[in-house]
Amino acid sequence: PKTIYLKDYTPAPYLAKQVNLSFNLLPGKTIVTSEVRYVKNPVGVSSDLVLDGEEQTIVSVAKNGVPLSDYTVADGQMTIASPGDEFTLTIVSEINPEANTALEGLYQSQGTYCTQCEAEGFRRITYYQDRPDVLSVFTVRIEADAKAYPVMLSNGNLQEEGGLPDGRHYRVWHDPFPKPCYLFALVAGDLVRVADTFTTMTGRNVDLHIYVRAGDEGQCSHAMESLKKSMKWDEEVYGREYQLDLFNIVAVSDFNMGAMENTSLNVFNTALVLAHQETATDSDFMSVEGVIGHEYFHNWTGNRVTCRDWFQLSLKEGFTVFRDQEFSADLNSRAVQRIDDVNGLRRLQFPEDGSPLAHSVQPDQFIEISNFYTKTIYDKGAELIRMQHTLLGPQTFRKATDLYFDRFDGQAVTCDDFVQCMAEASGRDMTQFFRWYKQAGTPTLVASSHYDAAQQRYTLSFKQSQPETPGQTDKQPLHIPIAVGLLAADGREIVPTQVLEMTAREQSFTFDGIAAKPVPSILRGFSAPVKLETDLSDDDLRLLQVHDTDGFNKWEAGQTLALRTIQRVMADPQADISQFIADVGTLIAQGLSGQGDKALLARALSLPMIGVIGQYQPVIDPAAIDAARSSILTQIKRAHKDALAALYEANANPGEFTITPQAMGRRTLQAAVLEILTTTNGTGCAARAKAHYDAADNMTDRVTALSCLSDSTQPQRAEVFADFYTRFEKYPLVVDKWFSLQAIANREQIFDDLASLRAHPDFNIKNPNRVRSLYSAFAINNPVKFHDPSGKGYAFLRDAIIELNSINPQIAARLVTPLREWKRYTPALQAQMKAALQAVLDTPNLSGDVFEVVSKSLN
Ligand code: DPP
Ligand code: ZN
Repeated sequence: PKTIYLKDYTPAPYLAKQVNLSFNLLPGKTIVTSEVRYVKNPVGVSSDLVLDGEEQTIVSVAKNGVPLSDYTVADGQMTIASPGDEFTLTIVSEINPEANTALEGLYQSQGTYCTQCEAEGFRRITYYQDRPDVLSVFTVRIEADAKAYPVMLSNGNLQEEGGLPDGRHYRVWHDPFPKPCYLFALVAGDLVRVADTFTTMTGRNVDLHIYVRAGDEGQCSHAMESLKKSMKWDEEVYGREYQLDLFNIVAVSDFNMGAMENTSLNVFNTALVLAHQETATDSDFMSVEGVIGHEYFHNWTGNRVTCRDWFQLSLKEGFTVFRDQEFSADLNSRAVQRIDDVNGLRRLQFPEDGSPLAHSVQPDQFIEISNFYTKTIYDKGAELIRMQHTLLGPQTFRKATDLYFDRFDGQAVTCDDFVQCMAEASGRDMTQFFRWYKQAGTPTLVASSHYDAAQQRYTLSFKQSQPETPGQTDKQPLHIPIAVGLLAADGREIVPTQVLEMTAREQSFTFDGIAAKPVPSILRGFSAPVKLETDLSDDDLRLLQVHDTDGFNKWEAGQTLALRTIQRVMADPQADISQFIADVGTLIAQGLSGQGDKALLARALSLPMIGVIGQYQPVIDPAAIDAARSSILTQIKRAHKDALAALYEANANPGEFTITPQAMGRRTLQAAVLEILTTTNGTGCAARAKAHYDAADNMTDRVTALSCLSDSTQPQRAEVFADFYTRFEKYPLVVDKWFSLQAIANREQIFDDLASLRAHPDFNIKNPNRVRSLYSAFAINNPVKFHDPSGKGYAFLRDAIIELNSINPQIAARLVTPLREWKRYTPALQAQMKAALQAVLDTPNLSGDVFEVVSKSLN
């Protein structure tokens, strides 16, 4: 496998003025004719035309209509030496979508033809310069059997359609806006359509169509509403209007990612379109809304303005994640959204940033770009945009994005271009800020304080550092926005939020006219993606937990207290934690009084997850963390059983299902309380959980009950899981949940359970959702059993990676994720994790995808 470097970028030798594609879809064989008008790129550095192509048979090549044999094909590239300044190249090739299990390029999902071209799938369809800086106008003709494939879609507008002999038919689609080939899409199948319309800010009517399999049309309304909200939000917040008259979404069951933003023809994983109270949880509803928004927002951040090369992936992904996070925050609860986003960052991105696969948001090199669709590119990338928003303020940030869209519409650009717009619109020097894009690793920020009573002066001092990461040993100081407020000893806010800008390794900020020693609320809203260490006392944190005006930091104070408590119990299982237990009682009492936001209270009542706690340990021992965490939960339950039961009852299902933030807040609070009440897994716990299941009229409550029963050894466990399966076996997305909820069980028989699930007739290694529902659920959400000292957990994952390597390399590589952080674990676990990685590396015919992540992990 070959490494590709950012520093080697050169412009494409040829521009594609126009692309005409013709697909003849026949059983077992699709004939693709590509006719491209090429012109020499005035700024190109080579005169050879080099086209990427894989997994296809070339039938013929012609230049300006004349057969051409003067080309070479090697290592996935066709080279035509000096073909001239302008010419038309016609390539006919044959592909086999039915046999495509990698799910890149053109493939079939349950009989529907569909495509996935990002990042480099287009080369599996035809020979082309498969790079994002080659933009062209596409016209696409599709021909297929009319009965089996009544729906045939591509990007843009329908130009022509008609019948053909032998029961076949055709459609021609034309997209007038130049685009890179990774945004090309084609769908052909027997699908039903749900339709609506949207009127844009300039009064244009846009038809909105969602295509799903027959029977699923009743589960589309939430996605449709979310789409309309997204279109409106982008107009209101960013001034961005949709340009075409049609916007299509197609849902397919077999999809490597969540969804894909192909121009005007988004292709979605069914998991992120279909949502109904009977089959989808609140968190599914939220994901559908967020991802529908995400893909729609790509229309401007990604499609109209795209990436020059794949090192710039975060240009579109970081920005678009920031946009979808803000969209969800505006529609729901801002504090809850922030808490959940930060929790995700800590649980999944921080470990990546501390692993041998740590990479910068604008990486310098890769082997397989598909391995770089990471939490760092997406979620840390979003934090970088958020910090720029914080530094500039909302108005100036909007000025900067207006400038960005005006200047670069229709172009393929870099992260540097984006930050340059921030600099120009604000008059700020963003040079130092750009280090965030280039330096990997989670920075640590250490804060200390000093109060000078005589001067009435309060000083906050900070030290920043960033760990060494592969290939990067000399980290320079970052430009860090630190949002801070000060509270008085009685809880009053005496200094409202202000943003301190730290640029040196060590820096102090003073506040004058402070009459008494205050309590600082530091890093409000998590204003920078760092690990914060403070000298706050437990009492300071307790004050913030009650009085902070910043919803995020209020929660954060409680989490920090919980982390300290867990550490105390890990060091000494008999440690006195009565103060912490009493504080939880205060929270419960607050809930019983009906005060406060229920969703926030639910999060306040939840101890940090094992994965988050691990980030604060020098050596991770999941079993030891779990033991401490469980002991604390048990103490909470014992101390507050009656109050918890009352809080549970006070938040019982009123029998009227809605997905308002209030209704979701009530359900999530009830779930958090039930988790504590059932933590000891005894007979009473199982009875409670079963009662919750029996009273459920929606999927959220059912899943809550199942997850509370998952670890149980009581008979109700089997009863409820069996009932759940029987009720929902016809719903693949619910069967996925059934697999996951068993895979996350922390109980003795887990390895037998996993073997049975693997052998279950509903398990299908070729379906990514099902693979994730078993293997990712186990390896990521069952840390104790995944890291079982026997090594059985690692072996279970290892075998799946090896099996999937030849079936679907992208999914196989993705499964390596939980193993790559092996160096952070206890020596005994490390050795076993390393052995599992080595066994994968020793597998013959390893794909480039798996090779890259495994070999880098072992470095
Ligand atoms: N489909 C992926 C996303 O939207 C890649 N673009 O993030
Ligand atoms: Zn995206």
